[in-house]
Amino acid sequence: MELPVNRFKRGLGSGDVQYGLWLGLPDTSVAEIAAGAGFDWLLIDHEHSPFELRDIMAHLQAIAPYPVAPVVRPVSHDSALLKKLLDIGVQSFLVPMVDTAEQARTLARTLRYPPQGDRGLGTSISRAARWNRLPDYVHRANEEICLIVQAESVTAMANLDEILAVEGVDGVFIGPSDLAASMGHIGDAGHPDVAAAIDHALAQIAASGKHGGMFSLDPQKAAHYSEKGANFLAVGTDTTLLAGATRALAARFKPESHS
Ligand code: 3PY
Ligand code: MG
Repeated sequence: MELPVNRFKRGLGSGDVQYGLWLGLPDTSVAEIAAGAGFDWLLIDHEHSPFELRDIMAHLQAIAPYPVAPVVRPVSHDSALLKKLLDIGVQSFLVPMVDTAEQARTLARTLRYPPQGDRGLGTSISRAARWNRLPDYVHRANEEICLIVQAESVTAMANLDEILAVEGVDGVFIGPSDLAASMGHIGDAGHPDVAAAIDHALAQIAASGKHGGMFSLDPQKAAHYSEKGANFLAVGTDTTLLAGATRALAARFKPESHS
């Protein structure tokens, strides 16, 4: 039995833009439908969606047979939570609300076994180590970890260069909604000041040699962000796809209810 290769990390290193879909519905059939759609990565959102730990594990298991990489966004920086996510087999993390290099450094250490970090050991009872059937696990697990931090505040923008310099941070993902709110434009991520801050940050990330990511439901804007240097893009969510498709179908037959 081999340590699973982190397809997301490999994809980021390939030079091709990695396209992802955001998952907010904690149902494994949704995960499987999304897994077979052709995306490079799927984001399991523990920050804003009703996933519990076992739901995340079930999503990982549902996605595993498909050629797509799971990425998990934990609800907090709590090392006890991150340890459990690591042990159920999460290799790629998108951590929200990272404002300082110090926070990024702590996260980088939390996700790695000593000597690079301070992750605790519990391999005999962890899916990540295939319950000790991966003999090399403790020596090789660190190689397959990918840490993406989310910069989504005015403070994070001011500290971006220091955050980018942290060893063990593989990339930075801009959170446009929270950034807009932090800049005084809540609900208006398209505000020119926010758009300018995003373009500037993507250029800064690209210049640092690290990976830059962005979220956009608008394909034209997604193309713009990739021109600005983003090399992984979340371009949809399961919830908005379902909401849009159900509304459109209902409107065909009952246009009066959508006037
Ligand atoms: C945000 O926009 O704030 C996010 O976290 C994700 O897009
Ligand atoms: Mg956010």
